[in-house]
Amino acid sequence: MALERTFSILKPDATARNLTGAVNAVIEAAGLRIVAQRRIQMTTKQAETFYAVHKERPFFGELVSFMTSGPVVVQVLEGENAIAKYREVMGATNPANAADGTIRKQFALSVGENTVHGSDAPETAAVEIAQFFSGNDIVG
Ligand code: DAT
Ligand code: MG
Repeated sequence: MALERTFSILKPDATARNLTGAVNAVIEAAGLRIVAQRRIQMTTKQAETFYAVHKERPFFGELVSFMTSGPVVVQVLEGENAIAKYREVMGATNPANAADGTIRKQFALSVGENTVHGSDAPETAAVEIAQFFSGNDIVG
């Protein structure tokens, strides 16, 4: 399989606890390369756009307010089968269901404050990367 890129966010619970390096260490140990990375404060509008697919869900308001509650680190990760591989390294959405060794098992606080985001398919990865990075920002 060819090299693939996925979009990642280290969420506010990660930056608040100074876990940027610890999470990046897990990402790199899994063979994923961080080819773009920026620390930002997400606006409400950016978070609403990013999570628009969930806008009818009961947790949408909570999700947007959490994602804007502090700094996040947005990233592009590159590797063989990067999208599925990162989902595996992240672990299940609810850390109670996450496998041992996954980022969410090690670090997530709850289903909402679950430390990382990763794209779920090639189409969403492309849209999500384009929301935060332009071609020149990504150095593979
Ligand atoms: P994932 O982040 O694993 O792709 P998702 O796309 O289903 O999960 O949901 C996006 C985010 O929304 C998730 O990371 C945390 C939040 N979320 C999902 N289900 C939730 C719930 N039942 N209660 C609170 N927040 C939830
Ligand atoms: Mg998702």
